[in-house]
Amino acid sequence: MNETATLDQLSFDNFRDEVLKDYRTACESREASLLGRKEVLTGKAKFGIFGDGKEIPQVALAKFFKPGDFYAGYYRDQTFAFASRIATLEEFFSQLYADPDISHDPHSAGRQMNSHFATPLIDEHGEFLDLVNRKNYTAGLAPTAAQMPRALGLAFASKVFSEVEVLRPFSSLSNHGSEVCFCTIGDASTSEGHFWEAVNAAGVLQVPLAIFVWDDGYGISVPRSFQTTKGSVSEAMKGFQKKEGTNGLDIYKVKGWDYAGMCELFETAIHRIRTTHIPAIFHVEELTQPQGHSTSGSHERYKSPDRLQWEREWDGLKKMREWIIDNALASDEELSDLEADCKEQVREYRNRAWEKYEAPIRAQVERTAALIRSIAGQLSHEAEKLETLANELQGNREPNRRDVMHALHQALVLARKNPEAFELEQYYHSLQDENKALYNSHLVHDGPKNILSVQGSQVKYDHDSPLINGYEVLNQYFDELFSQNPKVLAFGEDVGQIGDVNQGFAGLQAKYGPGRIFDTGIREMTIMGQGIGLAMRGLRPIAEIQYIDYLLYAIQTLSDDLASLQYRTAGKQTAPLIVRTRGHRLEGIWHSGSPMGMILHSLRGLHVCVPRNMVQAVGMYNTLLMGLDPAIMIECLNGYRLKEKLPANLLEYTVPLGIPEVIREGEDITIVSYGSTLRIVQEAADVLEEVGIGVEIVDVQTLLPFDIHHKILESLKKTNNIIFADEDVPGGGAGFMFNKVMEEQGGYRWLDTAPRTITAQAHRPAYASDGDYFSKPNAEQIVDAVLQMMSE
Ligand SMILES: Cc1ncc(C[n+]2csc(CCOP(=O)(O)OP(=O)(O)O)c2C)c(N)n1
Ligand SMILES: [Mg+2]
Repeated sequence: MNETATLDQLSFDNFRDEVLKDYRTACESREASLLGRKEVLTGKAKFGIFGDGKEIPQVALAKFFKPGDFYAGYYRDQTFAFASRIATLEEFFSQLYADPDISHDPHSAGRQMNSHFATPLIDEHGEFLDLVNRKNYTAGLAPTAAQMPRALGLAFASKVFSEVEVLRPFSSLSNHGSEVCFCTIGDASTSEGHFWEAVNAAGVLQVPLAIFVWDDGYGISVPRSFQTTKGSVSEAMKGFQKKEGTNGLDIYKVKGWDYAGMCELFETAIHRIRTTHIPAIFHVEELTQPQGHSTSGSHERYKSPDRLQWEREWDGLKKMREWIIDNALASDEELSDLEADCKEQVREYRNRAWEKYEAPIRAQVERTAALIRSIAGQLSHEAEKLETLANELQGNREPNRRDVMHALHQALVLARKNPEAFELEQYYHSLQDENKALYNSHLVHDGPKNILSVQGSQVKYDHDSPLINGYEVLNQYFDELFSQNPKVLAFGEDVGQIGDVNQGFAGLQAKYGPGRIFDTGIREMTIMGQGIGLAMRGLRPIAEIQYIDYLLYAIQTLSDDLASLQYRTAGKQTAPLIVRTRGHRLEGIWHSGSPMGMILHSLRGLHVCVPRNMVQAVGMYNTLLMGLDPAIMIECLNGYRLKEKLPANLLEYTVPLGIPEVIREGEDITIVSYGSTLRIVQEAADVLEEVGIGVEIVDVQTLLPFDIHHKILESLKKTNNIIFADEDVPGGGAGFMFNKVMEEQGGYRWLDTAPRTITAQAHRPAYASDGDYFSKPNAEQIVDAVLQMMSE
């Protein structure tokens, strides 16, 4: 053979190997789906949702997913994860079994349903990893289309890295913004507003976002015709299409069984996205679901026999197999051997995952049974019951950790504090601790950058520190912050050109550039998505919700995605986004909200800062920037024009989280509050002082974390009377504080009178000054409540 012929043969061999490798991955993935379903039906796993029918586009796509790239998608992408070496088949089964050992399920430590993979973004020291050298898979979540805001943000970060000069040195985070965000979504999920908001924003922003719609024609049982205008997302999107001289997205249509066609398209299209930052949508049609939607239910109930027949004929695996044979890349026999081998392999992965999952539980069962039996011998009156307990536990063919705990607990109840049960009790407690670490850790970062380790440091003033408006304090602070910390970005509605509606950033866009301080469209959910994506890529975004009343538009993204991120990845991923907003008190139904209960109940996983003024806010920003957790900062809407002294050490002083401050001392009653309400409380305290009643006012400063050292209890021990006051609805923020102090701190033991809450009315605040007075708590109400308590 001459040299050219040899090279041709080599490249043909390479090509064939590559194709067969893809086919093998697809077959293994299919086998995992088939076997996974069986594991659920036999009771070893609880629920399964699989990627069968979506294998071929995913092996094609994985070829172009490069180190540095990001993925944000949904539960159908196991094949993509296998092909990109994000997850192994063994890990896939470990997650299916909900194995809480992070070395078995490194994606979620058994916390997530199957096929919700995640790669680490931070290391054990809490430092961001060299994301540019890794394929980054951001943790999925079940709510349909919930990945869209984050996907936008991940792609947007590439734009920021490519355009912002001061970010150039961070070469471990980005290679000049050449990273693409691969986003996947089901056809039916494109009906969600999230999809349209994100697509529109991507078209405006021009960011390297590649959206793949896996179109199998159904969202569970509901067909495409009920979901999408014209029954086709690519048709419906025509107006978004990029044309010469416009922005927008490229739109491609491709058949999901056409391996060769997809390889060709994805190669050129992804290259174009990477190099031009023009986003694109790939409408991948004619996909199937061989086993139906999930393990709950069968698709025979809603698909016609014709449709089921069509799905069998157009199964991607079958089509790829035919194509391989037609192109003489392998024989029918070779493929049959490969398929048999895949079956065998996958079975082995499954067995290994199951053994690993079971082994520690088996050990617990044996130890528990032995301990129970040993006390049975000594507690003759309960011996029979204890023996039965041990036998039942050991007879359980698929025991869970909870079965062990249940048996131990029952044995302890039977033993009734008998000293013979000492060891049993010790073991029970050690397992409680172990399970707590497995199931209840990582709500926020509890590693080396734990925010609670940030000590407070004093604010300093010069002898000639000027008295200026609150917003001017923030403005000075942000100016210094942006000059000192290149990773900080700020954006939102009206944040760029005018520097936010209250001028915190006034003049700063001109100084630091529109790459760092900028306006966005009116789209709260994807503003948060931008923030989440930027934060996951190692930056420190401050993303604005213009008024807290509009947080509702973003609450799903913040709650489902941001707040659960550290928990659902067992601390491997975080997005230290600071959500900046303003609220509590101004005018009317939609500019006076103080929905703290909503925030407290839906955003566990964020810190909730409620500074009484802008100087305190600055100290909290400094603290938050030292940690790794997301947070929400609620500035007082009516505080921007109040005069405050300008600190001399704006960038240095820190307000520690979870530490209330006594802002007025008094002997007779403690009033606990925060934010704007404190000014009402102060007013009431002045009145009460005149009649000889001393009010101690405690500013909680942060609602999450809440009074970690029980300072409020100290105050209550002194006054023996307490009121919790805020502007939320009854039972909201004030109810939360009440519960914390009464139950958690045991405050009820120190009361002389019944404790109470003073809140706004249940309705929205009416407009104008009288509307405010009669809707929100006022000083007279507080004075009356205190006078009444003093007379009790
Ligand atoms: C917000 C929300 N609503 C409903 C569901 C329940 N649900 C789970 S998957 C699904 C259908 C999604 O269909 P599609 O987007 O086409 O993806 P496919 O499963 O077909 O790949 C529904 C309704 C959910 N997870 N989240
Ligand atoms: Mg579908």
